[in-house]
Amino acid sequence: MARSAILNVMVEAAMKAGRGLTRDFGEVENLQVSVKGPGDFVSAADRKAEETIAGYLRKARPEYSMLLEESGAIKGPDSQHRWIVDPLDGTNNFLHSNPMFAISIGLETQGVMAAGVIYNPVTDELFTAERGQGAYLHNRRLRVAGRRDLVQCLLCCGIPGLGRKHHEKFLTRQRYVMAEAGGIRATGSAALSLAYIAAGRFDGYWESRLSPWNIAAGSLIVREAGGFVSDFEDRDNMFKSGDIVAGNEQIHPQLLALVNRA
Ligand code: 2AM
Repeated sequence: MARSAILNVMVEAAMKAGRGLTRDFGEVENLQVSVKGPGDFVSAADRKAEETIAGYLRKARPEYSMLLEESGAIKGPDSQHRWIVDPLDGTNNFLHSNPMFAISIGLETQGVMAAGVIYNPVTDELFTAERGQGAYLHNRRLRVAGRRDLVQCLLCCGIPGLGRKHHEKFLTRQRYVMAEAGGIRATGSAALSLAYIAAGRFDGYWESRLSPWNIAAGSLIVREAGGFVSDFEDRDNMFKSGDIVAGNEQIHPQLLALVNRA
């Protein structure tokens, strides 16, 4: 597969930051036994990864705007192009020495996702997509799973922790989905959950109260793998609502209906 120059920059940025995160991940394992835990160390690792990525992207396209998890919105002279970056998606996993985390880099052009990269440096899995060009895991073309019945499906959701509200709503939704689905998992990383949908490892995914940087790259990767992505109102408004449902053509509407039954 031929990657465009801009996708190559995104991949390079993700890989470079990934090397740093992998080193820091090793250190986090050592810090688990300390009473204070690795919290401050992880915050620093997160910021460092973001600086690395932003540096690469800025060098390649100095005029583009940015939306970064740590640094927020940075308006460039070109507001039609925007990088949307989560340097460490699945922070809580990383903090607990759990290797389910990823770097997520998206490029939005005139309000539409144009390219996306999700990279887990521990498993060395690189998910990429460009609008109209398909989705890939390294050089292998991805396609969402083909299951049609929820009873056969392995679904994925985001479970809100103590810091996130609306636990009751989540539990109500969970009850409806549990009654219909073959199985449910949670990865703790929205970016990887979407990448796994694209790779056919999960058949459906829903989560609420996310930020654009968690889902920018992943939403494109799912769509380029032939999947469907929307918010809970079946609109392409996930960045504003923070809610997301993903799956194949059959599973997406079924999961959407269950999520909305609550
Ligand atoms: P993060 O690691 O970049 O914060 C976990 O279900 C997913 O939710 C992760 O992708 C995590 O991204 C995201 N998330 C968004 N807001 C969150 C919050 N307030 N607390 C924990 N995870 C959050």
